[in-house]
Amino acid sequence: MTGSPAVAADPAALYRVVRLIRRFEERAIDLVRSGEIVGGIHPYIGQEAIAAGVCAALRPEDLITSTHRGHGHVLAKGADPARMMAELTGRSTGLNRGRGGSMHAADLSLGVLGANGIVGAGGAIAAGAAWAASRLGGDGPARVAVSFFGDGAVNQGVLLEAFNLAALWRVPVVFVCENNGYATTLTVADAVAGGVCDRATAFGIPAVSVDGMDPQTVLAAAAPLVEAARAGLGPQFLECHTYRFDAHHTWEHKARPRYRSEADVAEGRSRDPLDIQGARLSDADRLVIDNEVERVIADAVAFALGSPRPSPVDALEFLYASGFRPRPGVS
Ligand SMILES: Cc1ncc(C[n+]2csc(CCOP(=O)(O)OP(=O)(O)O)c2C)c(N)n1
Ligand SMILES: [Mg+2]
Repeated sequence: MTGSPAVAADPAALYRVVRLIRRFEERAIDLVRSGEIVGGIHPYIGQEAIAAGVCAALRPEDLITSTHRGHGHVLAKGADPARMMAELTGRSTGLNRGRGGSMHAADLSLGVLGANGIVGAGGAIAAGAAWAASRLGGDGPARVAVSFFGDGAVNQGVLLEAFNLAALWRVPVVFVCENNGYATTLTVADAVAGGVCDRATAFGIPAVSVDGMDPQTVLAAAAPLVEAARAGLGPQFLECHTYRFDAHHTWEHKARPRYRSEADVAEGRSRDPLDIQGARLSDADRLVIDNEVERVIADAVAFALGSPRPSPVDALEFLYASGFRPRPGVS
């Protein structure tokens, strides 16, 4: 689906990923409203170009870490939408047997090391995973890890610590900041001293800033950074300017905090990654993809809602790594 050279070379494949994420998110919001998804979600609508563009630059064996707003990254790396929807609805057929939910979806078989509810935490996990992969080595090309995070993460100490060690040890990791202008309701201007890219360059990490609304622009920027990391040039940093079209969290649909004016939201939504990429396709080709995605999403929802919930009997299973035993003398 993605992570293959076919996507990189094919505007239609890139459009399909954007469309898949968009429709997945819209249906997931429906399921929050109907009570099938408990606790709400952080919709990725508007930011799809980043997941689609960056993941198109990756190989299947590459790794990603994601955020609280993680559905798009997980889908773009190739996760099965049906098992993803089952995870969100807490079903035993979900990617993580319904135990992770929206903010902890993971698929290790695809190199998806997990969405993550802790802002900034994925940076250290990605750096550690890329470092471990390079230590385990082999003769093949290095595995690259990408860490997606928001502008709110750039003031987290753990992320800056990850920058430091990744730079010192020339770890093949690409840090991708999705700057959507807000951390919950707090603007970047009110929260970030200095520039976002300056955080990276302070550690000697090359940094590039691009339009994050255009999937092809993101792909064109991400591909050389990924290959630089793979070639042993150490960590790279990509800032993508983007806009969150929907709520910070679906809770906002009811609470309606006033932190963005309607005019601001309308302006932000005026550049839609779906239309930017869709304009590169004929109407007929676009319709074929839209219809196919519609079937995939309808099947995903049917699969999820038709799946059993986890049994209380095995509620404590699959929560810890199997085989773990404390070291002798450690209780
Ligand atoms: C360490 C930590 N602090 C605070 C929170 C609460 N929190 C959840 S999302 C969020 C905002 C994150 O903003 P940003 O990183 O810009 O991502 P965005 O929501 O814009 O995608 C905050 C503060 C958290 N989850 N983790
Ligand atoms: Mg943000």
